[in-house]
Amino acid sequence: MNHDFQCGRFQLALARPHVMGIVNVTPDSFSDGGCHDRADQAIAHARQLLAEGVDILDLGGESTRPGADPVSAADELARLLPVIEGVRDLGVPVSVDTCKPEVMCAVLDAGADMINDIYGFRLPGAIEAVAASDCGLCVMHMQGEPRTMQQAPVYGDLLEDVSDFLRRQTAQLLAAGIQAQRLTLDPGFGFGKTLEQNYVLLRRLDQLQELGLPLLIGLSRKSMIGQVVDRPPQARVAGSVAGALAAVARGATIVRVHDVAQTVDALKVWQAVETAA
Ligand code: 9MG
Repeated sequence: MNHDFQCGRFQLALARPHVMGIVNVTPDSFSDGGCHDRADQAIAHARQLLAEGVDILDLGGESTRPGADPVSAADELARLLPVIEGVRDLGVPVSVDTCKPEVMCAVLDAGADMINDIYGFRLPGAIEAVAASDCGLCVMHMQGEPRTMQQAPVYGDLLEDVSDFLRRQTAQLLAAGIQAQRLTLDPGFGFGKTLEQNYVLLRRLDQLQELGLPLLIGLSRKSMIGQVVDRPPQARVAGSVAGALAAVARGATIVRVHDVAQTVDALKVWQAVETAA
C-alpha cells in the first residue's frame, strides 16, 4: 500500500520509508533535553539533520516524556515560533508536535506543514484548528495523559483498542472535511503501554495497515528500547534502528527518530534489499 501524503507545501511519495527527525525545543526532554532549548541551537540541529538526509522535521516545545509537567500555550509558542521561522525554508516539511489548538493555529500561520498530536486531535478545538488548512496530521493513540500514562495501562484487546481509537478519530477528521491524504496514524509506542504491550504492538503492527492510511511510528531511544538493551538514552541508537526496521517491515512508512544519519543508512540498505530484482 503506497500513499502520497499531503503535508502543507509538500506532497510526499511514501513509496519508500521516510525519516522524521526530532528537534526538541524543550529544557526537559528525556533524551536530549537541555541541548536545544535555545532557538539558534535548535535551528543548527535541524540543519544538521537535513545534512544527514531527514525528510520531515518535527519540532516540539513541550516534553511528552512520562511524568512531564505541562507548559502554557504562551511558553510553548515562545519556544517554537523563532525555530519555525529559522527552519521553514530549508526545503523539507516542518511538523510541530503539539496538542493545544491555539498553538496549532499559531504555528500553521507561521508556516508549519504538519501537526503531530499525541492526543490524536481529541482535545476540544483541535480538529477545528487544523481543518481549514492543508497541513498533514499525525493522529496518535495514547491511553491516559503523559503525567500518569505509565501507571497501570490496561486494555481489553490491545490491537483492537488502538485500532478502534484510530478508526474513530479518522472518521471524525474526515467528517470535518479533512482529506484522507492528509492523515497518518500512529499506535503511540510508550504512551500508556507496558513494555510487553509495546512489543506486542510492534510485532503485530501490520494489522493496523487495514486502516488504509500511512503508519508513522516513534520508538527512538524510548524505554522500550532501553529496557531491552540496558543502556541510557544516548546509547540506544542501534536498538532504535533495529526497532525502526522492524516497524518498516510491518508497514510503517514514516519513522520518527533522533538518530537520523544511522536510520537513513539502515533504510537505504533496507530499500536496496526490497527493490532488488
Ligand atoms: C512527540 N512524540 C513522542 N513520541 C512520539 C511518537 O511515538 N509518535 C509521535 N507521533 N509523536 C511522538
